Amino acid sequence: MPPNSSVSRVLITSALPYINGVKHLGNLVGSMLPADIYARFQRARGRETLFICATDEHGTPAELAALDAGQPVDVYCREQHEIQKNLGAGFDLSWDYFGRSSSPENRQLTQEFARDLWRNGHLDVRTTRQVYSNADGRFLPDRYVIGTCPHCGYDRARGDQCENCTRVLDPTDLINPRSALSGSPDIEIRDSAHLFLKQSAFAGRLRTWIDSKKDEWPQLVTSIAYKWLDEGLQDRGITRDLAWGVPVPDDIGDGQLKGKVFYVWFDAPIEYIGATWEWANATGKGDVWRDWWDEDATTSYVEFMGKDNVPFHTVGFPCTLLGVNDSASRKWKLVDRLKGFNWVNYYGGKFSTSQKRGVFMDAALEILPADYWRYYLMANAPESADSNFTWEHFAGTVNKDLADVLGNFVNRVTRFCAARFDGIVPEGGAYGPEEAALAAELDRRIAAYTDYMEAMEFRKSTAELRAIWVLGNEYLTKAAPWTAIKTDRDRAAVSVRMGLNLVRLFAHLSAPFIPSSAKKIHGAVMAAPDLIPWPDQPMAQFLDGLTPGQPIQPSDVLFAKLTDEQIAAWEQRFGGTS
Ligand code: B3M
Ligand code: ZN
Repeated sequence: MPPNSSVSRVLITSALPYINGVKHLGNLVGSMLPADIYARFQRARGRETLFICATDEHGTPAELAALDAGQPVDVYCREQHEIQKNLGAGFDLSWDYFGRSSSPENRQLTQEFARDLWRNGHLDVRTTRQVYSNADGRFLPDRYVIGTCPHCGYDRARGDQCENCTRVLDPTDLINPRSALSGSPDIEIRDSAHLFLKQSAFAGRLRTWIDSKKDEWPQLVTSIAYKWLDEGLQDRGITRDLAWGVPVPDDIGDGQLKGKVFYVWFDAPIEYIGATWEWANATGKGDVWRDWWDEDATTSYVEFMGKDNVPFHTVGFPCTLLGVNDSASRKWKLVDRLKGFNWVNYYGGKFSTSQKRGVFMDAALEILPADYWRYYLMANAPESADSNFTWEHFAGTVNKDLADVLGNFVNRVTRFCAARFDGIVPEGGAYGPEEAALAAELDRRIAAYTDYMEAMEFRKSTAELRAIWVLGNEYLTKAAPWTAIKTDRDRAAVSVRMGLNLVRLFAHLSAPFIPSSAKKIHGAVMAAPDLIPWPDQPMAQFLDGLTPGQPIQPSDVLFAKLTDEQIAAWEQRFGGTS
């Protein structure tokens, strides 16, 4: 469903990639890439758009990854942030700002939000029992305590779960427990005070809010939200005994929380707002950043994420904002539309960061340009179910859709024009019934494409886009200017002119998915790469966009076909058949 017509501004956030290493293609297609495609589409429609992302930098995994890398955690995060930022640029992700959850802006906001929650009576201090490692001089999160499983005898069971028999555990269940960090058995249980957000008190308000979205959000998303509500909302600990994170300010919790930091899932979503502030500070925008977050019907706020992140965005973060809003003079905006994704599997198994299984963003760009990936991943986005990546399927899609349909069309028209019309948009003749029929069909399909894009139905969008490209090929095959030119030069001129205008149209329509190829395609007909207006007016207007007499510049092959040798080599390199 498109945002209603009162919407003039679109705020877009993608789930924040975690800092502990390069992301795989499953992460990319579940958050950053669709957010980018939607942002590019909204900009092309002429809406004021702000697209925000950041690295999620706090928490134990960041600390441990830094330890592994032999770096201080702040240095590790700074380096990894640059790496992820550059890979994002490599994939043409058009962030207006790519921030860091460890920024001063986010620290200040997180602390202010916590103070507001405290003042509004939504937090209390509770004593919890935590494992402390004397050898490591620190508290250990449950999963960093290992020992023997009391159920199956597996000797490397984690304190949260046994990997072998999948039973859920408590660290105190383990036999011969020890620290996963140092291996030391010198551990003990200590009391530790923590802040709890009283989520249970928000159940009614959250349900009313989710009810108001249930017709608009994907079922994947609302079903997860309802599951949490139906099981009964638990109060949630929002602090941790770690060194790395946003410190809990002294004025919260009557001095019982000295040296603690906020839980990474408390400060990470606040960084959506923090990064907007970072953007304003970095670009001299002053206070306008705050307007983007006002509760205001003219701004549509859209979030993109994988399904594992949905609970934190339908329950956790909304609770924070609702609780803060209780006393805020300017209320913070909650998400208007939330797009969630399933998983991409790699030869039947999950893409996995810890097992280095699948294709990661850096390796993907080493072997092919971003557009190949962007198109393939979105054409097979895991929307209604998990999707499965195989090299054969990838190559099949690239070769058919990009090389045979789009690339071939652009090539045929522009080369024929170069060979027989001196590389000049030909004059002569007039559009007839064939062209009128084509225009009518295009009108219909472009309207459908536009609606699917507004609805963030990406598989359907790419199917419609492909069908539009096919119309171009069918028209050209039927019009056959290479035959017509022998007997009727005007007729050939008409179809070449139409073909060249279609090339420009296709560049326009395809740009959200394949931005750098779209630039090349615009270049081939020497059209300005300006994407506005979006062609949702009748085609009649669009199909005379190029002026007869203007030169064109045929491009080289746009999309190289992928060969069997390449596929075999990639299967070998990435472990394709295991
Ligand atoms: N960093 C995603 C993940 O690592 C998580 C998203 C935060 S969004 C505020 O699974
Ligand atoms: Zn077990």
